[in-house]
Amino acid sequence: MSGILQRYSDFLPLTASTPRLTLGEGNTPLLKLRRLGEKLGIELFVKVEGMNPTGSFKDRGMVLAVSKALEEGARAVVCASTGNTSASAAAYASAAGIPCFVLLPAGKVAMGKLAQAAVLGARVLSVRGNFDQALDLAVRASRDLGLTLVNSLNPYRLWGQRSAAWEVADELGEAPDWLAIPVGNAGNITAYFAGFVTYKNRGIIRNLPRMMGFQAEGACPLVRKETVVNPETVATAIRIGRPVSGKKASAAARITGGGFYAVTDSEILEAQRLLASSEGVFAEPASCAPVAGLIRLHREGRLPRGIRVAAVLTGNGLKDTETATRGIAEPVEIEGNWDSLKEALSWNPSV
Ligand code: AN7
Repeated sequence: MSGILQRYSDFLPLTASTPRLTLGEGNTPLLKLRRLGEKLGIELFVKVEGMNPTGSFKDRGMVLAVSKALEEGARAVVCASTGNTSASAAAYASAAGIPCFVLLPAGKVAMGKLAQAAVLGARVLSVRGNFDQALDLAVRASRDLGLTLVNSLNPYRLWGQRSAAWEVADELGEAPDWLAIPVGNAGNITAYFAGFVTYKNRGIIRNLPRMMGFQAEGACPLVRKETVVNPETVATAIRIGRPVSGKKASAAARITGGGFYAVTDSEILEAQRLLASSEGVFAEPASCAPVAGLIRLHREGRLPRGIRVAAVLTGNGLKDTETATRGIAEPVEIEGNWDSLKEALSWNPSV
């Protein structure tokens, strides 16, 4: 089994003594969505990051962060998280054989992610407060107690996450015209940008994509250009009001002629259902923000025709089935006999 440390060893800060952990992260599908692409008048690809071992893109950075933590003799790792980082940290800490502490905003983490952190053996602390407050506490714990912080303030996290940009470029043979991506702490958009820049500097690609970041309207500090004190959105993964990598992400958008856009919660949920029912791809709400954004830009006549867009579907839909099934029709219950089934299927052989 090999992962990104094996595949991209030439591009990562590995030494002879870095343990090569892997749970099989990376190498995720880049799907071409013909139906939705046609509707939007673009060539649309989605990078299905929900196919990673813990169901999100976080595994790309976590495998490197935890490998380096082991190399440096770490006792334990700690992180704050809206859910996916904690699931990933728990998994790689287990694989590494070291303890993991996670700080989660109470009542605001999707059930699947909570289950992952707990079952994967992390010590889960529910913080009465939001993500931004939990992160302050995690930073303090790492500084005062000597735990290794595996949030994106740890530089290895974003370094590993660059691998997603390399995969996109490797597969397309070039960068796409636009890279559309959900933004919470703004780490992933920063990592993709750095990944494309690395490839451009090495002469592997000629151009950088426009970096297009999408946030939820109730948690869009980069659109509003100010901290959001009480962020709120159904897309709990990106319920973040003070993005750690905001400055770098803004520079990435500015340099490439990209930008930040907000979409409403209902646009996010509509995009989730459209993606699932018309393309067979089930992504978590946060991941659907860029798809919702492309649909809106198209409606407003601001989506250039014929461009090639890669949208990053950052997490798996199965992580948050509660949100996904809200307002969806219940299964039709039938008796366990043939007549009931025939009636339910309205099957009439004489027609
Ligand atoms: C599915 O897990 O911040 O802009 O603590 O889970 O790099 O923060 C998750 C973020 C997008 C935003 N999509 O990425 C966490 C956490 C999904 C996510 C983001 C997250 P960044």
